[in-house]
Amino acid sequence: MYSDIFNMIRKHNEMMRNSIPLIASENLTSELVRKCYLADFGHRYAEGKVGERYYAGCKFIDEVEALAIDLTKKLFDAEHVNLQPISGVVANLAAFYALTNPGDIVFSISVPCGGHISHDKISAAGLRGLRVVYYPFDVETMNLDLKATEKLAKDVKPKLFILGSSLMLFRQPVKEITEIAEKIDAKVMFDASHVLGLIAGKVFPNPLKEGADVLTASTHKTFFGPQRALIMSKESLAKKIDRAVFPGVISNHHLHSLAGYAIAVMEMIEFGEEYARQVVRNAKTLAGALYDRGYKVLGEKFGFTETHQIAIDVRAFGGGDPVSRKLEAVGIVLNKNLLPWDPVENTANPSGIRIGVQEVTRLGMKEEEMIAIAEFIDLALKEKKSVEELRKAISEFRKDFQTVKFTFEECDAYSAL
Ligand code: DSN
Repeated sequence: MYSDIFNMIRKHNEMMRNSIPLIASENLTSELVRKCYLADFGHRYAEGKVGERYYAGCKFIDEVEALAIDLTKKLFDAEHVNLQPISGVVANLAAFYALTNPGDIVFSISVPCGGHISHDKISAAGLRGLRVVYYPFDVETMNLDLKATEKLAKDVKPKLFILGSSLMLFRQPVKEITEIAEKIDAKVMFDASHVLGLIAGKVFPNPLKEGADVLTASTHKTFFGPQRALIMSKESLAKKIDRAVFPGVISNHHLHSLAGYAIAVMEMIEFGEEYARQVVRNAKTLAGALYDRGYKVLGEKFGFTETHQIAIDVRAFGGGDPVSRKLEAVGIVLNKNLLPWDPVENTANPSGIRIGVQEVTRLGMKEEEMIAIAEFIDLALKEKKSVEELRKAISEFRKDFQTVKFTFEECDAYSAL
């Protein structure tokens, strides 16, 4: 029965309403963004560029896409913007088509060191036929080993340096990598999926301003958008990028979510800086509070984090799998995560967990609530209270945080059904 689907959605909403959402790749959209999902735009096709479509009926879709491109260019001071990729992997695949040829060598951050699968052989980079070489990585700084990278680059001569990660605690040396790339006539691409909202909010450096040729990103992690993606680049690469997107990897893109994205950019322009500052303050506070309770929080010597993320080595508690299950049982939702020393096959029970505070920040939580979350995590993992007691306490804690902030009209976080 169709009503079963709505019942499942309602149950999901209820579950989320009573949980603490800490998945680093998720966020909430505002009601203004969600309203666009119901628009007729979602039934239409708009293949091709603004003003050069292959179907009639695109007059107002063109206006929305042109406005969204214009606002994105201004927000990121970008020379060229393509908003048509429907996901981060699709954006990366298009960038690889534009920047490389099959058989080329690329430098990627390995998945255990935080890299995204699409930068690796198993996914988009492999589909393009690229030969992936991993950056030398320094576990203590949780960053690239720049000296060793420079040496390896001289020997291997990659065509493309891929930066940006799924586990990214600290800024990456974009400027320095660009200098290495220039010497060997290579390009630099930064996957900013995780930090797009922090770049927009000016608490994280803009890789395009540091010399990256191309920036790809999904738009729904620290950014306020619905689930889609974008590519920004130097003007000199515009034609190649556009051709790689359409007709390369996209025919139609999703026009209802394009409209939602345009609203999200407006929200970012208006509220992004205040939000992004609070995200980083929250991440540092939660990391510190967990460290004070005896947890092995990575990046200890460097202030734990400069992003929305925290990484914790939980081997002492049996590993990431039992820990994430135990936390889910009380209503704390996060993911188990490989850490740099884990073999890549270790995905079933890796050493770590990853926490992201962007969604709870959008719900209005501040430093005080981060301390409370650290305490909930500690009580659950050390079994100082029963699952039932903690579930109740977490539901109670969530009562004051049920609306989406940093938008033009504050709204219920789980509205619509
Ligand atoms: N794997 C997702 C994450 O970082 O959670 C991104 O695709």
